[in-house]
Amino acid sequence: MPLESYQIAQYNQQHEVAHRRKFEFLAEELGSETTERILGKLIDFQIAIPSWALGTGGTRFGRFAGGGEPRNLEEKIADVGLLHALNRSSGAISLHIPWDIPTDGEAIKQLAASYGLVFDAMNSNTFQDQPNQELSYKFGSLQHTDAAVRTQAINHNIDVIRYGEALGSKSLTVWLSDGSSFPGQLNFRKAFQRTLEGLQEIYAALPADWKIFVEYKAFEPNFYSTTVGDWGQSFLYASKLGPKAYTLVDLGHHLPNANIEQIVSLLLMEEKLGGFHFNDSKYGDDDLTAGSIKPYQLFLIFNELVDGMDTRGMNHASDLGWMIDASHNVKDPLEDLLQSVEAIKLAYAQALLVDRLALEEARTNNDVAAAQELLQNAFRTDLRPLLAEARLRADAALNPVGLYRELSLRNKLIEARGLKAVATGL
Ligand SMILES: [Mn+2]
Repeated sequence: MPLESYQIAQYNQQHEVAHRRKFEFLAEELGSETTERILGKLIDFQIAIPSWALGTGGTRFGRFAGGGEPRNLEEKIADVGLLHALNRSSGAISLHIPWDIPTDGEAIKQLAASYGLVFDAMNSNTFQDQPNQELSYKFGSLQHTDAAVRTQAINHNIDVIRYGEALGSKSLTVWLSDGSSFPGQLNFRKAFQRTLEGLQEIYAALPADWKIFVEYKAFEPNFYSTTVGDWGQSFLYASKLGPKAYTLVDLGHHLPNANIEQIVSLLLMEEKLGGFHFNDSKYGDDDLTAGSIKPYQLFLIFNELVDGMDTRGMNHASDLGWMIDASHNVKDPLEDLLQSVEAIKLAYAQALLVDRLALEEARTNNDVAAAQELLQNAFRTDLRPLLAEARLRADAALNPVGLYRELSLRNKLIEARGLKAVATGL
């Protein structure tokens, strides 16, 4: 680890006076009860980092690697460990199979634990053909007309569950690229039925305390239809599968301007929201840094999450799967991930600040302006000193990106791994 705890303490000491001034001003505004309530929740709230997001992302046109990328699973775990040391908010890693197969599950689990990390949802891949793969997924996987292809995809998902069991993971995320690119290509009902049957076999292989997340996506790589295309279709699969099956919401997987906060609210109400993939987008599945384009939407989503989870008495930190699913075409991946975690926690903190009793009263009285005031007051309160205070109390850096830069940590990674190190993944 290129970062020692004394370096964090030293950095925080240098910046503590300035921080304290801002924090105390805010704490006085909010009152100590609200301040402490939000701080406690912020310290508990962890967001999983996907193993495929630690290298520089690319597009189908090209990839511009920045150097020092993790070359194997051990180095990916070290990178997430570094993020977690900087912010104490990234205490989990989400693995993708086959990009990151743990050959020795117990050793990998111990390595992760040495950084304070646990394993979040496992991710299967039937959207690519791997070298030496017997049958092709060109025309889909679980929806395929050929039963042998479907069996291959089912067995792959079961393998992923077994890898996850060895690591202590408790969930499987299935994202299918299945669909069709041209009208007439696919019988929608038969494709749905075949996919459901495949998911049922995977579901039957889940350990008792596991969940399966069915992720949906409106389009891409198929451009005419997608077999799990929206939250309604995912909900249909999850409902038919049973109580261990949930819908997973990836913020970038909707048609433009979809009301994601309403989707979240209803899924929570039906006890079918399982997890989240955070990112942001301007046009489609852009996989940009969370909160970089539409921070107000992110806040509105968290407003529904907090409200829905509190209504059902859920634990914010542990009852849903919180993951980032983003790519970073022109940024240092680690800086980008630190920014995403910060944006997610800021939206969460703002949602915790909303006066829910007053909001319900405004709604009951059809006082539309008051309802808007309540939401926007929370959104426009600068809670960054609260996030910094939560980090300080958790022995993380007051400013994670600031410390990362001050210590030239990317250069240290390049020195250790080389300029041409390339991570597996997107
Ligand atoms: Mn996703």
